[in-house]
Amino acid sequence: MGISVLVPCWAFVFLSLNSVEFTGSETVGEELATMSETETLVLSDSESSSCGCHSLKRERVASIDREASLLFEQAAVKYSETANNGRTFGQEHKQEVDSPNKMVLIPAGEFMMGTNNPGIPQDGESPERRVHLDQFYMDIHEVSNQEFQKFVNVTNYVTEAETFGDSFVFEGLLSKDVKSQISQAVAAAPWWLPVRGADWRHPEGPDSSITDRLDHPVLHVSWSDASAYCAWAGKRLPTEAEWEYACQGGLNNRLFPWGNKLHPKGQHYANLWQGEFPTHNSGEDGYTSTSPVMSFPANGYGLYNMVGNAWEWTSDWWTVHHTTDELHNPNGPATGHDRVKKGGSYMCHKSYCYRYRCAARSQNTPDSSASNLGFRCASQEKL
Ligand SMILES: *[C@@H]1O[C@H](CO)[C@@H](O)[C@H](O)[C@H]1NC(C)=O
Ligand SMILES: [Ca+2]
Ligand SMILES: [Ca+2]
Repeated sequence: MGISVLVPCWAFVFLSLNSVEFTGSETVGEELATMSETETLVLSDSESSSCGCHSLKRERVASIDREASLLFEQAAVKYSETANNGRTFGQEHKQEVDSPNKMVLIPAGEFMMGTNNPGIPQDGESPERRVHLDQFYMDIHEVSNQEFQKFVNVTNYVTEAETFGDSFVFEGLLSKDVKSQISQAVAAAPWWLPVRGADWRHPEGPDSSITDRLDHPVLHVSWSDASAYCAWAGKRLPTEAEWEYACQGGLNNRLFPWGNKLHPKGQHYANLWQGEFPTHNSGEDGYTSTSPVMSFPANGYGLYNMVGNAWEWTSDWWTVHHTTDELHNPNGPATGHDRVKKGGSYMCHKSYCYRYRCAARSQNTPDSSASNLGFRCASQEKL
């Protein structure tokens, strides 16, 4: 049963709260946000659900990240507050961005895609299945603002967020000014706001810019925008299988690109969220929003920020049903409604969005864009 509230047509959300997962001794609260096509906002506690990380969608079929569960606060992983002492992120990670992106060879091989020990079963992380891949090349980092700017300079490409005139922004990043102009907050998920004028050049709306973030991942790009960029660069989006295989960095059957421990030796290996979502991001890993695309240690293949920082689009359509047959170079269902994204973002925390694992996955409609969603490209040839 729910409460209904009238909201504008592009902010209709159907949000469900439920489902507590137990993973060892840690509790993982996951919630599903899916959009209804009605003109009401319904807050329900009776629907089956999964994390809302996938759920930003446009217009009648739009849904909102539910990347938090205050109900499950006590389950949050407690990070060492001193883990980052002595690291000076501001300077250490200031860098020249490779523009264009370097690519590395991901050697042909086989791996177990998915997991039989799913962190979030409703995402279709299971079952494990043997996948064979030909060699391919992968961008070593997320496509940066600078790279995307070059693309737009050359092609005059207009992104979908610019065409629609708005995009989803995490509320914690917005100025008071921008926030005050938004009357259509989604009651059930107030940390995602559809912001007029938010686009890749203005990640937090009209009063923001990327001039001091040219080396950060481009955001507010839809699947179509990402595909257009990769095609322009002579590349393509990676398949989900390629992305997941590349994520493992030559290791087998590990949770993360670097192994199974989230914080080896107390160090952060990815730009995630520390603190209590959505009220307090301690920035213990050095960043409360995106970080430069080559921050944090690269994995065994030399790939940066495969998990965390920005979510990354893949070319596959979304399904949660997988064959257990061995597959060669799988590229997902022939058709679908949503596209697969991988890796989680700077907004992910185990308590509400345990998706910064190689086998984790989520989805959005191809025209969706948000302040935590980017991409990188792959190709058969070295470029
Ligand atoms: C894109 O064009 C603008 C305006 O001419 C320029 O300032 C900027 O450096 C260009 N960016 C790239 C990456 O070429
Ligand atoms: Ca962070
Ligand atoms: Ca990433």
